[in-house]
Amino acid sequence: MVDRIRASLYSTVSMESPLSSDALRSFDPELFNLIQREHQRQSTTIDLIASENHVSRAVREALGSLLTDKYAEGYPGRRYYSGCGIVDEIETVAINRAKAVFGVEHANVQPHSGSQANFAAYLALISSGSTILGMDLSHGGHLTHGAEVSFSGKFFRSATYGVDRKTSLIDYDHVRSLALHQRPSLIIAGASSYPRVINFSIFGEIAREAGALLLVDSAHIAGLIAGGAHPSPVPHADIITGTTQKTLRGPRGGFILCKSTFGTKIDSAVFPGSQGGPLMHTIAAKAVCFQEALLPSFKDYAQTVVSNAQIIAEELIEAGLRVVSGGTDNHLVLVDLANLNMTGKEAQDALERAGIVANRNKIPYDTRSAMIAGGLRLGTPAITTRGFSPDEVRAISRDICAVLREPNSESVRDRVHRSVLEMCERHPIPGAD
Ligand code: DSN
Repeated sequence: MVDRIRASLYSTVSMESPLSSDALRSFDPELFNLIQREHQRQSTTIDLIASENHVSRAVREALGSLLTDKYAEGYPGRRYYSGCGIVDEIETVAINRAKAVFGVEHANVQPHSGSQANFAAYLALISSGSTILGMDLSHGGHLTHGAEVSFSGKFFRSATYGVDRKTSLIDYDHVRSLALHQRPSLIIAGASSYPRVINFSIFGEIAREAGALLLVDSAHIAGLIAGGAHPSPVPHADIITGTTQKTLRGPRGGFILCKSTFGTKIDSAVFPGSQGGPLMHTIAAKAVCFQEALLPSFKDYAQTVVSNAQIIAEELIEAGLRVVSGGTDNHLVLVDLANLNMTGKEAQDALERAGIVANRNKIPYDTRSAMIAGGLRLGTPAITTRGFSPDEVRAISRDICAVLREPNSESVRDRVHRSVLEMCERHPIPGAD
């Protein structure tokens, strides 16, 4: 009976369009103008930040919906507030799609971010003071993989592995000997600036030999895994965390995937262990992004993200720049600027003046601080989404080399800037109009 009343109530209420830019423009012109300016900035620059992307209009509509109004602490069918029938359905759709995208038994789509997902996963799996073994931040890992300044380095005893000095590749023998010596409770595989395939199968073997659990942080490569452009960690990992906003091309947020044996522990570590009410508008947008990732065209997108990064690496190497590890297998290229006698900060600023947005990055064995850094990270998710052709990616790569060789030349900057504007005009941001 109650359900029938609810159904008729919801179907008869006429609703305004959930999105209206007029409301913001008239009520808060200051904010409206700032958002317009950011729209303009994104539209007129080339985004090579490896962790950024452009979402579809469908994702943005879900994100901007009135679902943001709803409190839904708990999980579908087990909430602490009434009125959760519809958001239960939304979260169930998101969970089922996440499971279908990655082929897993259990998914939690509530983590507000990748860091929150990692926090909850550690909380579920290990106790404070345990040893974790993750990739060193300065070799390409993440703050939450054991860096001193993060909860992961404060609440746990952190041991780290890095890459080989000569090859810049993960030295799996070294990881194994560290794991057998340190006996971590948890090994973390995954990175923020590692341009090569990560061998999750070897990590799985090492974890089993050392009696540790294996967590794969898939944040950067989740979209590549979903699209079949990077081997899946699912057969090898106990737990997989990730973010939806990077290669996966969804809203800003996190998720956790696991076998059903860990499901209850993971769910209670997210809520009530480390978060309160879930962001239902974000969960709806995650559901849309998972649906997009299930489309056959997503495979093409993921393969193109990688081939575009390979074009950049080839062009930079051809121009005499040192690309860390000699190339890339994924969505990013890491450039060592030492032989150009410039810092990452100088490179980032010079490129931004020409309309190319990228970030300075430490390279393995860098002696500079992260604020200055000796390298530059270039990523292809956003330009792939915008539909830049291989020739255009080649042209951007040559423009990058020109700017890096002559960072103070106004004529180079103006020429590159003109070319950037022309390319941007040919490729508007999807869904941003
Ligand atoms: N800040 C993200 C990145 O740019 O890689 C990782 O959290």
